[in-house]
Amino acid sequence: MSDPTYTPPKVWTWDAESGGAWAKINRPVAGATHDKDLPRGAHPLQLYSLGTPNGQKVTIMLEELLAAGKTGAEYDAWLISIGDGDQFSSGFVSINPNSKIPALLDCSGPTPIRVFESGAILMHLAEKFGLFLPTEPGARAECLSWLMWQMSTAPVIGGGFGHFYFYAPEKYEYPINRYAMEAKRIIDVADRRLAETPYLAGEDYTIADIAAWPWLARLATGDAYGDAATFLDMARYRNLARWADQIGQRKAVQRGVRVNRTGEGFVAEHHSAADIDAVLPA
Ligand SMILES: N[C@@H](CCC(=O)N[C@@H](CS)C(=O)NCC(=O)O)C(=O)O
Repeated sequence: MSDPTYTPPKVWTWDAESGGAWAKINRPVAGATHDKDLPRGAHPLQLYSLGTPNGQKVTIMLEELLAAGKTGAEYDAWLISIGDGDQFSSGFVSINPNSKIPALLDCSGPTPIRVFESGAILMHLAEKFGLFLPTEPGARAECLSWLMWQMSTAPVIGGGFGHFYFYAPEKYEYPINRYAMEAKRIIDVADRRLAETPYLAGEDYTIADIAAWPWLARLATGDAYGDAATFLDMARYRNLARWADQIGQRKAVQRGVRVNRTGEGFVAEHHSAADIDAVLPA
């Protein structure tokens, strides 16, 4: 591990200790590790998640829908502790074979519909309730383009930059250089776009912003990966900071970020608006 160079063997084999902070949960195979059903609440939408940026996308969207008066968006949100391997239970794998939060079960029709991948969940909810995804073809294409852009950038920022800069047990210059460069390029894409338009897809707040905000705002505010904001010189991205601040002031966003997290000011599970009301600052 301390040798900075490495010659790959002919056939890769799994070293269970090589994953740093995630060594306990990462495995090179898919599928369930244990039998356990998921809990089911009374609301039409059942969310199985954790309040990471990918999880927050969905709880922000649900809170936005409720704020817009869509009572059909009432939801139960259950905590999936990925550090404890809950994503590998038979129940979770049956709704997301990829074993990653967030996963949604839409029980509002005669047959429950499973939806996994945060982008697919945002699209499902936007189409179901007719909000935050424009219907005019040009505007819709722009929104989906920025949504898919976000989905493709998260692994670079999190799995690439965040992993090697912050989580990796030893710091190596090559991967940190590579992913810092890519992360800054991605951030600059957003900053330049937000110099042209108030929101990523144009004049209106859409699921593209809801997907991107939890990732980019925490970088902009210095709330991610130790001192990454200084390392990436986030202060120079003024348009991104304006957008991050503006969206961060939305009530639904302030509610959504509190769900499926433990500790003061957060709710591990959500079953009614009162759960969040009880932890909001007075
Ligand atoms: N592309 C997926 C990524 C989801 C994802 O990476 N989830 C992480 C938490 S943010 C997870 O569940 N990790 C558990 C694991 O890797 O075992 C999405 O956007 O839904």
